[in-house]
Amino acid sequence: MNSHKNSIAPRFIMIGGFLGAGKTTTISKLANHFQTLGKRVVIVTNDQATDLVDTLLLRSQGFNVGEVAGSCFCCNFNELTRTIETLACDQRPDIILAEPVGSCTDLVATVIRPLEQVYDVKFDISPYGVIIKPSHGFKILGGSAGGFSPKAEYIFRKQLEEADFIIINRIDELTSEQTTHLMSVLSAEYPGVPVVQMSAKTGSGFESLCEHLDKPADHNRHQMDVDYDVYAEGEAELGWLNCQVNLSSGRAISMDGILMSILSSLHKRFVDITAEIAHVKLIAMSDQGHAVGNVVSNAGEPMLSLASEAAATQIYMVINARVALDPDQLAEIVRQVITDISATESVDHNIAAIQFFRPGRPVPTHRIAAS
Ligand SMILES: Nc1nc2c(ncn2[C@@H]2O[C@H](COP(=O)(O)OP(=O)(O)O)[C@@H](O)[C@H]2O)c(=O)[nH]1
Ligand SMILES: [Mg+2]
Repeated sequence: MNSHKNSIAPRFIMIGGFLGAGKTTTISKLANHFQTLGKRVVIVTNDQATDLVDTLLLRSQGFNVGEVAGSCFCCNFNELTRTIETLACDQRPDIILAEPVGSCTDLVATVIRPLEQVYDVKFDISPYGVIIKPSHGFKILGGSAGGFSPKAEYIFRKQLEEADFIIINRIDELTSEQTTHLMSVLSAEYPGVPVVQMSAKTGSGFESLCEHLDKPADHNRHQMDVDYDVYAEGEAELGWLNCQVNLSSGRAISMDGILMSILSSLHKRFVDITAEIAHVKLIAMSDQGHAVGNVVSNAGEPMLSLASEAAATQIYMVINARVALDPDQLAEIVRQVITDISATESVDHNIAAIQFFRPGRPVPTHRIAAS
């Protein structure tokens, strides 16, 4: 039996991976799994700004979610621990699930080791699993242009390099030849690192993920060097946008329909100007239900990942877009698409809040080298 099973310290499980890799979907599955086992679960989400779709989505699924907004876990370590303490104030959790920002790396040195060595509350920290996103993984690790700049690709590679184990997600979309190819690319690039094959969508491989997370971990296993200039420039090449939109109409409109119209139109606009999508995610909410849609690369299809099958006269929508594009241009496209689709659907719209920027230089609160 693993030592942590006799311990009273909460288990801290962080799942890393690039934007759109499947972290939130996996965390939702893990939260369900642990709750079914009778565990008390809390989730911490993270974004560079407020209005994060993931937080709304996970809360709508009934989970106890705290959000660190405004900067990443690594750069606002104290807010991470404060958020966990706030979540834990009613009942001590057994499991803490954490989703870092998908453009962050160096998280073992800046989050995991500080939790082990600086924070005075003891956690039992799982091996760090990082999800690889096949759509960009094939290209970036295969050496062809991945749609992002070499500096953004540096982050993608560094995320995998620090993993205790790598998770190939979306195997439901891959042929067995593609999975085998990705396995061989990973074993050449990251020799000796265990790889789990999984579909967070179908649940295939989920048991294997749980087994890896349940193993004891050694977070001093290896030292990873990170060039923070390249990291900062790579992150800053992504335009980041979060916005809230209110849609209203005299007649009930299909929530799934209008969400997909906006998502598909955004996707087309980014493809037209070859601005690579890292992740565009929308949630539509009303008193009738909620719908979620995503697109995770230019080559990918916009998907309705959660259908509401509802129609409503008042819809609240949150849009999160991370695209390799100037943020002003990104905001202009988002505004235009909302205006155009609202006109086509004869819906009134009001952009209640919009934030768009390039992520600032990461300056970690702590950075602890492997001892
Ligand atoms: N087909 C398929 N889609 C998935 C899988 N995992 C996640 N997705 C979809 O990929 C998109 C991005 O997932 P999300 O969990 O939000 O990624 P995150 O940005 O890493 O948190 C969503 O549309 C998910 O429904 C999977 O295993 N298979
Ligand atoms: Mg997410």
